[in-house]
This record gives sequence, structure tokens and C-alpha cells, in this order.
Amino acid sequence: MNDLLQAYMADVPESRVKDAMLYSLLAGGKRIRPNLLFAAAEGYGLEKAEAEPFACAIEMIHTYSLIHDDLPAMDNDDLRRGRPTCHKQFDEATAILAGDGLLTQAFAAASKSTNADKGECIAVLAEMAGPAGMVLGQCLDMAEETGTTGWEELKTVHKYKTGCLLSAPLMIAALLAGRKEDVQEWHRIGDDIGLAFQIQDDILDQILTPEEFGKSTSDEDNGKVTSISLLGREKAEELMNRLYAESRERIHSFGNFNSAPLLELIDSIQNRRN
Ligand code: GRG
Repeated sequence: MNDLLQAYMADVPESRVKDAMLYSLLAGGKRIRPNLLFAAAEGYGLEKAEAEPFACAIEMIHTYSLIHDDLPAMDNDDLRRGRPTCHKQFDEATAILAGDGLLTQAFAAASKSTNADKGECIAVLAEMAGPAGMVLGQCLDMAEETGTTGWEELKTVHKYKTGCLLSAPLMIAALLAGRKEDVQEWHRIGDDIGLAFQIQDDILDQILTPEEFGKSTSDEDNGKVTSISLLGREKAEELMNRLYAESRERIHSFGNFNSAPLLELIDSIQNRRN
């Protein structure tokens, strides 16, 4: 994935902001979102190359969101993907620009697609990442931090903040394959995987050290409301397992779709330790 991402960064002129973009983009990460796109595209019988512009675009958007989320004005974290966060390694202004650069470069990458329906794919990407999607989730999350939050409100935060960027690759795979009728079901599946993923993050935050997790683990210390503080560990874990199981069943029931690569990926996500 690093070679591919570098290829989609090749036309960016050398600068401190490019160094910061590459620092965060190539730091690793689980590459879950591009892998969701590759697995769903394979399920539809598409060539991997058809999915590449959007796989890179989604990973760039995800990386920008992590850089901005770690800034002092947001979560103020020091560790990400096992390394100092972008603003710690560079400086705050450069980290803001690196996020801005990755967000815009993502759309440059997506525009390289030759698929007939790339316009609709780009619209989905903008909706899922922007102020009707992930950015809205971040905004709701910041507002919740100042007030009391219940489980329904927290689920809404996760739907937008986490679910949207996990739905986007699945929805885009359907569009690339000319299967518009599948898009809304993929959106719902992405939301459920997002909620399960977030509950899993809450559990890992509690049981792993920052070094093992590769990022700051701070929910409890920061007094953050989480699925565990609201539901209790046992119920949260039960819900996570149910959401993953139901998502598997729904993926399995798509017609004319080879679910095996995606189901394998979901198993590896459910078994992750970081
Ligand atoms: C700043 C607009 C804006 C949005 C920030 C991504 C995000 C939204 C916040 C980061 C904090 C957080 C808990 C987000 C929920 C999504 C999530 C668990 C992100 C981490 O994704 P992973 O585990 O990260 O896939 P890697 O590093 O493996 O790619």
C-alpha cells in the first residue's frame, strides 16, 4: 500500500508540508478502509487497479482526520501509529497544512479513476468525509464532551465519525461495479461495522498500553464517555460480537457477490489487537 500511496503523491512538489503528509501517511496503520474497498471490489469481480484511486483517496482522508484529531485544539495526543503525532514531529501549523494537503490530494487521486461512474463515487466520498459525514461526527463528539451523553447520542457520534468512512469504501465498490441498487445496504453495513469497530476500540483502549495500541490510550483518564462506561464491558462486548455477526450475514446474502474476501477481512478486523 505504501508504494501505491507514494505513487499518488508523486506529483506533489517537495516541501515541508509534503514531508509531513508522507510522515503520517506512510507510518503504517492497519489500512482497513482501502482493504475494505479492495475486498468488496474483488467480491464484485473488479480488477484491483479499478479500486486503487479511491483506495488511496480514502486512506489519505483517514490520515488527515487522524492528524487533525490529534492536534492540541482537538484530542491533543502525542502518539499515533506508534510514532510521535504529526504536530509533535513537525509543528502545529505544518500538521494543519498536512491534513489540508491530504484532504485535497485525496480528491486529486480519486479524479484519476477512469470508471464511468467516478463522479458519483467522488460525491459519496465527499458526503461520507465532510460536514454530512465524518466532520459532522467530530463536531457532535466535541459538543458531547461538554455535556452528558447517553448511549443513543454516542451511537450517533460513532455513526458519523467512524461509520461513514468505513461505509464509503463499500458504497464506492458497488458504484464502481455499476450496482447502484446495493449502495444503501452497504451504507447500513458500514455503520454497523463502524459501531462494532468503535466498541472494540473502547475495549482495547482499556486493556492495552499506549505502546501496544500504537496510540495514546486515555479514555478513562480523560473521563470520556464510552460504550464501556455506558453499557458495561460485558454488554458492550456482546453488542460488538452481535454487530459483527449480523454484518457477516448481510454481506453473505448479497446476490452476485463473492463474499469470501470481505468476510475474511472482517474476521481479521474482529481479531485485531491494535
Ligand atoms: C478531524 C474531521 C476530523 C475527524 C476526526 C478519525 C477521527 C475523526 C478521530 C480519531 C479518533 C477516533 C477514535 C476515531 C474513530 C475512528 C477510529 C477508531 C479511527 C482509528 O482508525 P484505525 O484504527 O487507525 O483504522 P489506523 O491508524 O490503523 O489507520
